[in-house]
Amino acid sequence: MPHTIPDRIVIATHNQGKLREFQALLAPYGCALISSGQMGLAAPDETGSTFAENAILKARIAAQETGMVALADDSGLCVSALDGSPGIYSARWSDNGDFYPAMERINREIGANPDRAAHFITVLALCWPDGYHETVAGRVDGTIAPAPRGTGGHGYDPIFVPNGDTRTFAEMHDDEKNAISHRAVAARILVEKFFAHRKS
Ligand code: ITT
Repeated sequence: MPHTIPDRIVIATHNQGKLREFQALLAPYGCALISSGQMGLAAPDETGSTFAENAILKARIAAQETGMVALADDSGLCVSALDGSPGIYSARWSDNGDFYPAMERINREIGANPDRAAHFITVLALCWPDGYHETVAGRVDGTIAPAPRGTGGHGYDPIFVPNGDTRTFAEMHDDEKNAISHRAVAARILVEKFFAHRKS
């Protein structure tokens, strides 16, 4: 089986924010994206102990269940003062998808610690129906704002201020976040390796 990108791939995510970002990041490459949520697939248990393991697990299951090439993203916010937490547990720190309690918890646990450094990380896994997979990673460094600000983006965006800016991701226009985010960095590598020849 050739490991190329067909005209339609499945994005193995149930996260609407990620889906929106992938649609913007991959739009110029003439490849239709359908999400596993839209296809009625259940979200698998994320039993891996690293971002890469969970990304591969999500992509592999979606590729097996659909017979399509599948792209999955496992990502999270790693806070230095919290020894890298919430990390792979970022989604699980939310209260049923409400991230305000998780953002409050991060600020409470940082407390008076002057180290407010943090980074977002993502590992993208691309998996073909025969089980062959590739991974790429992206990272963006920044600091944690003392309180949430802004209404854009998703997840932890209201408390993340990327280095070189004073605004949180949630205070930026989608295009501005999509130019510098961890997902954008990883998507650029993925595009160069697999999608660039498709540019319409
Ligand atoms: P899928 O597994 O279905 O893709 P999920 O939300 O469960 O969706 P993850 O397991 O990868 O995804 O958890 C990542 C969490 O990290 C996500 O729910 C957000 O809370 C956070 N996160 C990742 N990327 C983010 C971003 O760009 N902005 C804000 N928060 C982000």
